[in-house]
Amino acid sequence: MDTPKRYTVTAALPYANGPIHLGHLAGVYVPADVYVRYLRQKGRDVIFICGSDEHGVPITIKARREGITPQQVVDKYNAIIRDSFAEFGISFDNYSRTSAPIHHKTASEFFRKMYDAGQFVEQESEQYYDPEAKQFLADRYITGTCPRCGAEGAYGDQCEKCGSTLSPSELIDPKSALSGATPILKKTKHWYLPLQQYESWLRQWILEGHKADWKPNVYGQVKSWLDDGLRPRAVTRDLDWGIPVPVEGAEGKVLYVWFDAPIGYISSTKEWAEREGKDWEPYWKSADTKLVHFIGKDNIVFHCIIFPAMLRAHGEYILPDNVPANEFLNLEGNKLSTSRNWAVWLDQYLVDFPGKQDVLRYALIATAPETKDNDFTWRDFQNRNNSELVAILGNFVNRVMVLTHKYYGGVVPSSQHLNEADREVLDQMRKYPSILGDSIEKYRFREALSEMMNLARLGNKYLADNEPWKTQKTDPERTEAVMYTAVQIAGALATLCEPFLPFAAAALAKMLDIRPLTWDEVAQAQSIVPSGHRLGQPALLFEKIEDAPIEAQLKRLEDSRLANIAAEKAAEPQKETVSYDEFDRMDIRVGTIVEAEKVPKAKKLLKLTIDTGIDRRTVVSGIAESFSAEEVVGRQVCVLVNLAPREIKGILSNGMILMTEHPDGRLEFVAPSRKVKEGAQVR
Ligand code: B3M
Ligand code: ZN
Repeated sequence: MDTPKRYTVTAALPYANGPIHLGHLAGVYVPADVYVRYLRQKGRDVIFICGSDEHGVPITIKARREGITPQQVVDKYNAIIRDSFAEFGISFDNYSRTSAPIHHKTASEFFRKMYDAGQFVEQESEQYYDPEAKQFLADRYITGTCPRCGAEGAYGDQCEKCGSTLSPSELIDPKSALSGATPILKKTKHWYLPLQQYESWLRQWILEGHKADWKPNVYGQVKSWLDDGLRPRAVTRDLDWGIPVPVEGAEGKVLYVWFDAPIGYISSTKEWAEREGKDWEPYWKSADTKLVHFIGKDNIVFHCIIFPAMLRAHGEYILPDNVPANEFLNLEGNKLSTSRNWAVWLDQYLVDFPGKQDVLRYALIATAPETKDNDFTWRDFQNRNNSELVAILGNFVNRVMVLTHKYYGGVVPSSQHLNEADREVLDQMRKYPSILGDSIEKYRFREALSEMMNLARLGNKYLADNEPWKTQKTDPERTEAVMYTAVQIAGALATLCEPFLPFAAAALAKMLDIRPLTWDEVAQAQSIVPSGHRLGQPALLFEKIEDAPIEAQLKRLEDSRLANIAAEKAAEPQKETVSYDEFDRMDIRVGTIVEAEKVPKAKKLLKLTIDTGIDRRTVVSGIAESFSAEEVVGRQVCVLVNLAPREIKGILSNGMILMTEHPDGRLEFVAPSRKVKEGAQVR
């Protein structure tokens, strides 16, 4: 498409069953926001559409777990998610909800039109039914043993242990998650979208039409789906949460969440149009509209195969021009996980780093998983802030502000004495809007971001080469020319950093006291901040992030890691019953370690001398990986003193000290909670 008349840009509708974290922001919402902010800067007609996905089994599961209704779940998380987006400057034109009446109506009518045109296949099948809860079971509501890896607690659609995709009938010993009952198979009727009928059309449209412009990761996934062959896909479910199937004889059935959710983009557009007094239809029905879906890679099949098939079947709608899906972002080397609390929650981030939304946006764009999975680390975050935002962009702006105030009382000096080299720099500056624009229009946001920083680098280098602080005494005209030029670059940055760093852009415009120019004006204007204009007051755009807050984040993740290990390590089952007499045969005393030394050539062993109250004796103990010899001297411990002596590494060990273990394997002494006299008995 050459020059679209308008753009409809959508971002995946997040499930309203939990807050959003940095993975969501990095993969979908920040790139989409950069794209849209750029288009607005270019003066294009664009709408940016999103909303909460409030149907589907994940919501009902969350409700059941928290003992509240699905409606309460979505009300809660819709509000939290909406706030997070607003806080991070994700500039949706509309954020709707799939529980909104306008969406129910739109999705119902969409289904009904396809139904009336005979585009579904009705089919009966046997599905698992919970005889106690008296309802059909969604795949997620059936658990059992994984047929692939033998893990217990696998779900009807997936084993989280080995990652296999399953169907409920494959589970060994299936149980209903609702009642614990063994489910029975029962007949039920559903409507299917015969995807195989769209196969050759999809091949032509995507494999032939979009080989060049779709990202290789997206194209590759679509191709492998198509090469595998498409099968009919059920678009209805037996569930009591969702949009009722608008057909007679479909009581107790709702539209499959993945049928209704993408239609949510259309409903959200309608909601926007109603509020703004606009016409929604051109944004979805005109061939000169460019439709772009921003999503994560787990949503590719729905946006590239199923939804387009629905749009085509319906007949009135345009198709996406591009689906620039990202890969996944990992955190400190591990997959992000809600259940394992391996995440950076956006609401928490704002508590820990108030006012630093742009820093996270910057770090996420710089490490965006555009072509392959990527890793977010807190050290990288710190470095990007300290050695890029602070040291390059912040530093340049600060020097411009401070020097202009120092030499000219904050008034932009004259451009009369610009020389060839200054003009050259200004010409270079004027190329940046199109350099950045080219990258952004190709969905290469990392590249665009680094070009934006290159402009700040150019500014720094220009100041360093021309040293206005030296010429100020000897050649004030030269200094004027240099400072005028530097101010222009700062002004250009106020526009060009805006898609990435909207908060800093606003702060910079305020500092310069300008209305930022548009993208094209930066490329064309004679002057961005004219001579004679008075700048505002200097302020720091970014501040250094010290080690302590970074270490606090790492500590939090380490705590999650340990808690996960502890949760996974099932408590040892209880041992066989013993009589009191059997227990009483063990003579356990409190003793104090009076000497300790490492046993040569034994990594784990310490040779301890213990005052047991009865005697002083030698005990060899396998604690050297958890404690140094120095630190154990003086500690009270419990000693089994009547254990048969045993030779270890040539030393006779006479007794055993009692230990327990932390989740990570570090050992810990079992000892009286206050000091007692040596020889006291443990019973
Ligand atoms: N809610 C899944 C997800 O958040 C789904 C996206 C819907 S987009 C129409 O990954
Ligand atoms: Zn498995």
